[in-house]
Amino acid sequence: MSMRTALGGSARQRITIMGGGLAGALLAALLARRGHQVDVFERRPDARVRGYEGGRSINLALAARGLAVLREAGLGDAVLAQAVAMRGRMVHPREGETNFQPYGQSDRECIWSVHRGRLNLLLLDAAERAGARLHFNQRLNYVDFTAKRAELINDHDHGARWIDFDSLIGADGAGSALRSAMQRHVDLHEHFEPLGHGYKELEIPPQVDGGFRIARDALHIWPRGGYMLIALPNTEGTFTATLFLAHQGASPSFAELPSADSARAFFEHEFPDALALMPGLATDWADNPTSGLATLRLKRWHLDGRAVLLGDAAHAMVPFHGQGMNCAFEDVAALDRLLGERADRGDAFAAFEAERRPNAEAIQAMALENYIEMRDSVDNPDWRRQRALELLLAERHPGRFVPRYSMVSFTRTPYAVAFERGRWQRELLVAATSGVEDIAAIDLVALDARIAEGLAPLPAHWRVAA
Ligand code: FAD
Ligand code: 8RB
Repeated sequence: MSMRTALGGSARQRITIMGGGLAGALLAALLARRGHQVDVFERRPDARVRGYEGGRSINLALAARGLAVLREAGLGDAVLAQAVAMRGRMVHPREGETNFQPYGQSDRECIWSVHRGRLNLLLLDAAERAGARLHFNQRLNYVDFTAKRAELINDHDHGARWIDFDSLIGADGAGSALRSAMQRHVDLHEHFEPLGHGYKELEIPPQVDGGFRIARDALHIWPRGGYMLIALPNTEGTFTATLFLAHQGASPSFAELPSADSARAFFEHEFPDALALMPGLATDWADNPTSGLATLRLKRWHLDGRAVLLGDAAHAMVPFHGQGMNCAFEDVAALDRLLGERADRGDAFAAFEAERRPNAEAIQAMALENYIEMRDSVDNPDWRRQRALELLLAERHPGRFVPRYSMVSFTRTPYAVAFERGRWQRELLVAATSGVEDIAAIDLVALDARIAEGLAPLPAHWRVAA
């Protein structure tokens, strides 16, 4: 029996979401609340019945723009109740003392470490409460765009079924099956740019008494120039650490570290203080995969009113700004709003692509740049002078000279605007600090004039209450 007959002659608009990950589940909650008839097809089993707690603890950084969308969905407080605030970078240099670099201008400007599995469950519950129907163990395999039918496979019992659809929404992640299906129908101009560096996740367990072994209110970075180790806190007292490193063709690289023993020797040399926190390094190294990183750009995100992509499916990015989920949540808010404003799905999808693609491309570029900043610049005296001046100017020009990191992480300034203003600000910072040892020697009044002339205040609706 097809869906169309199963659902009868409902007057409500039918929406079929592929993927019940972070974006798919949140979108389902919002659209169901708006009165659409929503079905979500998710490849994996329902973690709510099988228990996800046995798996590894993977966390993500939630920032203001993602949180703002969760708040609009009525989920902000529930998410924050399970989050750990990170107020700045704790930099662990190869030599010398660790140093703390605040992200914002006050303690209220922070990013939040959240548990991915728990966040996903919370979003799926919200979707179901709002009236969306969730279908697990259903992997999109094939789409017939002419007949508007899709084939779903159950990877457990290998059963196949066909459903009819009006519009498909691809929230099925970086390896999107819907994207592949659309690509066979129309050229999306897909461009895949591998970074050449990969990552491996490692764990820092709690102290014997359950406490955190390193400061819990920071994102820890061990910058080493060409590569780095980072760690984000979990509520349980653990940290999820991630090593980012070239796959091969450089030294060091993952190719040079094939065994747990070679990894241990590498950590002894490069990250001795981190090694002391990782009694399970050898097992983690052997058990956890080394995964790749890439930027994915498409020129087209939709096929008239029949299909549209969002989140990682449309614009996977490298992780270094911690914005993949935040950007995906902004996509969700935009698509929900546009579907509410425009009756024609093709119009809504076209408007969605026009609004979001320039912003996705901007955060993709900024994410690539932030790898250099994290792994190298944070430890560099020139950069630290620029950062000190940046904070000084931010205090003199509140709401006007806003550091790029802050625009991205603590406001809803469109990414493309943050990128553009950030470029202008960086040029000013570099010029003003070049050849200057002590920033106290800089003529701030002259800079004030240039800023008043060159930078308009950020509109109030882009700022968010911290
Ligand atoms: P996903 O969350 O990946 O969801 C895709 C869903 O589709 C999955 O549930 C998948 O099972 C399902 N699916 C896949 N194929 C099919 C199919 N054929 N049929 C049906 N279902 C399918 N972002 C941040 O903002 N901050 C961070 O700190 C951060 N840290 C990260 C850490 C890690 C280790 C990783 C991997 C990513 C991180 N990201 C972070 C990025 C963030 O996870 C993604 O940008 C975000 O999850 C995108 O949401 P999505 O819904 O598009 O994709
Ligand atoms: N995906 C993050 C930042 C910026 C931090 C700063 C960076 C791991 C995969 Cl690498 C990274 C940030 O500029 O000081 N905020 O949030 C999250 C990051 O990595 C996450 C945990 C990650 N994302 C594949 C691995």
